[in-house]
Amino acid sequence: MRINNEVAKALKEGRAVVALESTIISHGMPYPKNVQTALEVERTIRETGAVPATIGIIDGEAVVGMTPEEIEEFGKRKGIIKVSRRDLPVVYAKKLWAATTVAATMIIANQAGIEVFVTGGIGGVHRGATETMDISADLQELAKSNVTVVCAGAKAILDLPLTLEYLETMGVPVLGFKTSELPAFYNSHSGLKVDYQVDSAKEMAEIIKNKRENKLQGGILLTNPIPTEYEMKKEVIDAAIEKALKEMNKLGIKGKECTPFLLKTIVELTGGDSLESNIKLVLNNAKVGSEVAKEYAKIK
Ligand code: PSU
Ligand code: MN
Repeated sequence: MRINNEVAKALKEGRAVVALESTIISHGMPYPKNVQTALEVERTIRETGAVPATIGIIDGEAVVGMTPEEIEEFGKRKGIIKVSRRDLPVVYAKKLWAATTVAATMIIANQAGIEVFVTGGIGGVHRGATETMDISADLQELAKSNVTVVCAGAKAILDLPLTLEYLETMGVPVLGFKTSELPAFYNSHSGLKVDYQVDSAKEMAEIIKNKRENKLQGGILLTNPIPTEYEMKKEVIDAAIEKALKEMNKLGIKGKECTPFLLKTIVELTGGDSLESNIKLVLNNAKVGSEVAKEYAKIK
């Protein structure tokens, strides 16, 4: 594992570090907005006073704190593999370039000693999972790795009620930042409740600390609603999701190609509007996540 100097120093001094994933760069957004967003997220985290650590795998080495040049390369390069837990030993051995999903990023962050991780959305239980059994490995990982994941809820490309049931079974606390409702990514309303509302970064830091002190293995999901001014109209986004899902089934797309295909198709169907919302919500999560990391660094 290669941890960059700035990150290594911050970790050693017990300062706030925030992990970031690379699948959102290589498979979640189109170039060049993917790279611009990744760099802006890092800037936002620095402005809040924490140190960003974008995680990816380069020539089979896990990199914690990619350089801007490496982020650029992840945004452009063809053939970067999207990796989750099962893929890690293989891409390490084969010395490949690989983009880490939420699950793989959590594993590497945990190994590096980073406890707060910011992203857009997590994987979940897909619609139709009772037939397909398509359940993201992100959910199991949340039960294993000691990392708090800040996201904007889960997209309606997923089955949100089943995703919440699964997380309950796995013992993962699902919290809402200043809300009692589970946000639905492009939109702040899902009609579903989170387990608990958290009212400040300080309170969140206390929850993480209590989880660690009581040796309760695994992560925490902190969901943070997209700011209302950047929300998408429910009818518009729901229609795009329905259409994208139909297209996916028609083309017979399966497995790990599903999420990237759906994201890309929804961007096309909304004329790029969903991408703008996606960017805004990630930046908003970066702010909250770095505040949480800062508060946690004070008390841990
Ligand atoms: N949700 C998003 N953007 C993303 C992803 C999810 O809004 O880029 C990515 C994350 O890396 C997540 C992964 O971990 O997709 C989940 O993929 P799967 O459903 O194949 O587990
Ligand atoms: Mn899947």
